[in-house]
Amino acid sequence: MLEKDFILYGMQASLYTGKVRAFMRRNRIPVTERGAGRPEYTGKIMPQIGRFIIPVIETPDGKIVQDGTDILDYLDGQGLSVEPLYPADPVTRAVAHLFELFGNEGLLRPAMHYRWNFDAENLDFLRISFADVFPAHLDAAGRAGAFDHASGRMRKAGMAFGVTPDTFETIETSYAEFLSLYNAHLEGNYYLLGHAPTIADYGLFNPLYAHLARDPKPAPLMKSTAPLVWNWVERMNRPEIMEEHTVTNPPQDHFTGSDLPDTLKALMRFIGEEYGAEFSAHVDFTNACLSEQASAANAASGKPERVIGFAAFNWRGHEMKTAVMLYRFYLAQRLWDHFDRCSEADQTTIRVLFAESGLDSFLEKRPARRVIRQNHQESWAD
Ligand SMILES: N[C@@H](CCC(=O)N[C@@H](CS)C(=O)NCC(=O)O)C(=O)O
Repeated sequence: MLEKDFILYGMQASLYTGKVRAFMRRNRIPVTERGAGRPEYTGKIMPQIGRFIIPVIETPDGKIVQDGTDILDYLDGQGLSVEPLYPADPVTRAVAHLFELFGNEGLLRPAMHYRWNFDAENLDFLRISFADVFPAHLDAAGRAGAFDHASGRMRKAGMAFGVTPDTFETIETSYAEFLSLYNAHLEGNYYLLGHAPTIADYGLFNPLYAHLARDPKPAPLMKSTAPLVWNWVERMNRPEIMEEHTVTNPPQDHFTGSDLPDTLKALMRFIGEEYGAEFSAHVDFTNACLSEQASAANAASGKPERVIGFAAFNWRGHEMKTAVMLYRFYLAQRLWDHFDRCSEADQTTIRVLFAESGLDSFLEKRPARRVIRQNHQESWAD
């Protein structure tokens, strides 16, 4: 590595590492990427963050930051962005936070389905990248065992997100709809919210790159049915600014609340249908949990688990239960905090816009306690 480089601990096939890598490239932040199987990660980083999780960055002066979103904010806060990470217009910024949440968390079903349910197409390819997170000294049998263990955990995670045989077909149909809507939007735009990427693009990039553009099974699907989405993925991953001609008359700035294109509103409606009921059920489940805990003798103390339980809801005709994670509220809080800081007039515009798209529940329903991140993990605020 070069002396002044940041170190990015991650993995080539990691969903959440992709976002940080793309952001660092675009902003020309010097970086060496190091597989998390290396002894520097296991011996130095893991003891400090208390669990195996990627991405993590180590700054040139030795500071450690875990979590994709925290990393982007940290680097942005250090003045290392060459362009705004958040759109200036308050209404567009609310939309950006919505897509940030949805991108990080709302497309995990297709991401996990297309990675873990097509072994014949995907497994040999995945084994190569997963070696990044295994100790370098493992022999072939050791690597095979480590891959079985890691992939077993990920298959279970997929089920916890609602990827089960009865939902496979619906996942494919709904992902096809998403691709078609995003492809239509990109006919007029290089990025989701206008002329340059924002936190919203980096959110969507998580599932759309490492899993859905890169894995052998879904990659041709994206290329052939949504070529402009593939094109956006490539663009997001490039350090060069591309002066391309794919789009005629692209916007010269980020959109404002009064000029949001219909193709963006169509994607917002998709989020409402795809993720609204689930998000709302997760908030209800959490509030029921919190009020039970508040009345129990051993009131919520200590560190909550990453998954606090399973909430039931109806998703496109399937009665299902998915894992409730504090992290999702940590992301949603960013929307709520922004909304609460807006003027009354902007709040009204955002409310109307969200209501038109069936997104009311993302603004109106919140857990009774705030989520904070301390010591590199999510927990309830006091
Ligand atoms: N929200 C977190 C999520 C990180 C995350 O789940 N990373 C995955 C890899 S893409 C991981 O480390 N999983 C390890 C495990 O759960 O065992 C972030 O952005 O840092």
